[in-house]
Amino acid sequence: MTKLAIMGAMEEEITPLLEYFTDIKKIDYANNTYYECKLDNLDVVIAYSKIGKVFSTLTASTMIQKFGCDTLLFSGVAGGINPELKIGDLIVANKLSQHDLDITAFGHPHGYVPGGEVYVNTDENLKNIALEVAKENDIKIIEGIIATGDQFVADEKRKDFIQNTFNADALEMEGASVAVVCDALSVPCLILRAISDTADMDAGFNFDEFLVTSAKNSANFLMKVVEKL
Ligand code: OS5
Repeated sequence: MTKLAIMGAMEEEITPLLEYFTDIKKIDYANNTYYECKLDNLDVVIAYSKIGKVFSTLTASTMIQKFGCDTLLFSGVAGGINPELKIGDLIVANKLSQHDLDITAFGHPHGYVPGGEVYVNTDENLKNIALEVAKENDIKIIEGIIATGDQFVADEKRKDFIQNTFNADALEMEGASVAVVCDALSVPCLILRAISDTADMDAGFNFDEFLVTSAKNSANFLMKVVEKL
């Protein structure tokens, strides 16, 4: 039987997910809280990692290696790069990269370190389920590249660099690290985000205004995907 990990980075990203569940068991582990619950016959573990690549790596690894999750779904918000992505719109990642990983001084491309790859892929099957769910429910979703880094981007120059270097459609702070963990441990993963801001000089204001509604958009859509698993 599938044991599903559902994670976000911030509390606001998992609050709307927890509302779908009753009978939630809280487990404290490694400076974080994990919520064990059931949905029909599905065992589910939910957690928010805290912000950034290190915390999200720890949480994804814990959900897989300690809790035994065999599928991982991420729900949250992102800064939009692709002009087609408006605040509230959904993006599902086909691949992700780390925009702040930089050993270019040694002649390597941005996002590359020996033994790794510039891009990490997500699971094709889960991504296709998300695209089908969007089609069936007439919900706009874009499939694209997400760039991850330990930086809240609120600057056109940095945004342009990320767009031009990685061909990214959106950016955030956790997706690529989660996808790297899942890839290494052969756990299929889905990275879903709804746009909260467009990573420009207004990003801080927009993020504060739209975090809760965009996180809900992502969570509600993710639960429609879960119904199909
Ligand atoms: O998890 C981080 C990445 N998320 C996606 C995202 C994003 N990433 C990078 N650049 C952008 N333009 C992005 N837009 C959306 C969202 C999240 C961003 S960091 C948010 C920090 C918010 C915050 N920090 N402190 N507080 C709120 C108040 C506070 C203080 C004490 C305790 C709790 C909260």
